[in-house]
Amino acid sequence: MGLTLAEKILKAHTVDGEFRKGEEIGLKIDQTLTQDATGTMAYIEYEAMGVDRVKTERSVAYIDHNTLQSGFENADDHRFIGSEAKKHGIYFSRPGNGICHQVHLERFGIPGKTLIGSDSHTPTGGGIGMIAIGAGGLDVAVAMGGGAYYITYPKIVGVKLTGKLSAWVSAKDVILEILRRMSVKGGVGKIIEYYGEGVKTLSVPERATITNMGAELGATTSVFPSDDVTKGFLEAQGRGEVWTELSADADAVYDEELEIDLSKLVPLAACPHSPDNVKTIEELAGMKIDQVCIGSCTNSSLLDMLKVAHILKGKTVSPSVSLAIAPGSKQVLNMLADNGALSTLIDSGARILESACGPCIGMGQSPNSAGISLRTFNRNFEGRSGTKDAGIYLVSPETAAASAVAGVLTDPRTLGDMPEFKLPEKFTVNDNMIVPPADEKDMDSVEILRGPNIKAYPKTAPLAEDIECGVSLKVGDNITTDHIMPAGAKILPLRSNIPEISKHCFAVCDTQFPERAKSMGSSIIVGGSNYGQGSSREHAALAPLYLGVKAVLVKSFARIHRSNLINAGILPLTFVNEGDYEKIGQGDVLKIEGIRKAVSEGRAEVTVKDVTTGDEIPVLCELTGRTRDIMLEGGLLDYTREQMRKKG
Ligand code: MIC
Ligand code: SF4
Repeated sequence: MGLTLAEKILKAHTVDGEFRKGEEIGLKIDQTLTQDATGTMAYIEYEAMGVDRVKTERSVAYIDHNTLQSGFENADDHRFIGSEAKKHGIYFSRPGNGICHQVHLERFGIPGKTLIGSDSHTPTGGGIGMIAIGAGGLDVAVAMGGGAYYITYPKIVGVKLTGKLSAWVSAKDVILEILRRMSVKGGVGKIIEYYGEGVKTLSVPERATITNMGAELGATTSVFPSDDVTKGFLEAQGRGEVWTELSADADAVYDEELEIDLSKLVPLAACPHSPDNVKTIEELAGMKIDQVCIGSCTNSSLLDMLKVAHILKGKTVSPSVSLAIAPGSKQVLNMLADNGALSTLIDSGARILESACGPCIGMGQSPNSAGISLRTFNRNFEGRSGTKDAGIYLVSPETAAASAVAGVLTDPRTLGDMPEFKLPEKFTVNDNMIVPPADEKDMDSVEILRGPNIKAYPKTAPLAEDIECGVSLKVGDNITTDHIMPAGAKILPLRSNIPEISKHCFAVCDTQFPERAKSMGSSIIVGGSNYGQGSSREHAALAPLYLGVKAVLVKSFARIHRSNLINAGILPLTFVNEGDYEKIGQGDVLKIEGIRKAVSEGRAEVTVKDVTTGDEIPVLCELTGRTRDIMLEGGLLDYTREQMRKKG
């Protein structure tokens, strides 16, 4: 039986474990990326491991998230990351150079290679045939040090694309249709692999939009074949030599299959507050809007911007709408300036933002009270925009631009004929904002520049014999990391300071939580299904760790958050019977007797006794050999240090 493309790349990189479905496998990681909001912690962790130079083929540190510098904190972090990069053999993409995923695709990604990044949208690299996975900062630190990255051999979902997109229907509509069908938890434990005749009708930026938002399915990653279209893109980036042809074997068998006829798709929108709450634009057309934001790692390519410029040409943004545009990289912005499209955007009244994440992560441009904002981004979770009662709709750049002019949600197909938008034969390449690392012989002379807001990794402790403590918080289904550890312009600058940032933990759900958890000393959180969906931020585990959370008991977890909990030494537990969720109340005292013994013996099922009600609740603590050892040690950092000590 042949292999799927994902399996071929995984197999070629498996360095630990048995290459069998459902087994845990350790992957050799060729490339890593970090961004600044997760990067400071990742480099603090890297330092704590004590490895001098990175062992990967290429590691890149980007500054793209915390670029609003309304105090010294973010600038200090940029400087710290820059000095860490210089010392340890990492390329440094300076602020202004663009969003990590866009720049990595343009300048560093290589078909067939593995990439992990401390950002959940790392799968953007799947657009050129990489296995690119989002991970916690600590996992990235370990990979930089030469350690393997572990995943459970996922199911492979084959998405067969046929036909060709109609005029004004876009890659965004493809992934929104898949989200509509599969939901935000439909991809958990799976890799989404695209194949079929329709693939070659999609350019690399379009493919990257689709793999980027595979993160919203909860998928481990998404991948496209590497074909002539990929070759053309890499050649236009002056990197044709890194291209190789990659596709699934003809007799490959997928675990699940989905078929999408591109020609049947219509413009779509994800409605508040979830990326899978999808409706057609036709259904929503005419809705009054207050704001439009175009950009983010999902839709900020040159191709996207050229379409937007075409739609805005000679028009003025509606007086009732504020339009903000953030081109994804310096390369995109430069080319827009050179070909005159930037002037078109400015002329229309668009507010041009720097090439960074910006409004996508609540770094400015929060909508007005109860405002309706159309965004070409990938997440519309409640409160993420910075305005709690805003309604965020995720749409294509075409829908966004047409609506910005009309002042109401508008179907772009009403624009009439669509010209053919083509990528250039040559992109303007100028890597002057990417700083190479110091030579190894000079690394000792590089000074690490630390600011006063940069604090150490929180204290950990080996897993206790028994756990007995109260439930500090009970939450429902689909809790996102934006609920657990909100972002935004006010909180993001605290990413390097766990004691401070933990004061905002769960602010969206319950502002009293941090104080309560702290005063309880140790506690347990109870939640519903898909707990921890969304971002890779390990702060959603480190803040609870700092606040004394010992275990999280839920119906089911999202992948990255579950491993971040394990990495932080917090026990991830799931209900055997989901109905038992109802039996536990906030404030109940729970007791898990002999938990250390159970974990060391590899027993998956343990009993949680609700001391308050007397109920005995069976729960699962599913840990493999390696994650078991990590839990027993008190987290990945302690475990890695111990492994390195043993190896001398
Ligand atoms: C996001 O889109 O939520 C972020 C901000 O990029 C996060 C990373 C972070 O919280 O720093 C992600 O997606 O992993
Ligand atoms: Fe940045 Fe938004 Fe992409 Fe996250 S999703 S990396 S915040 S642009």
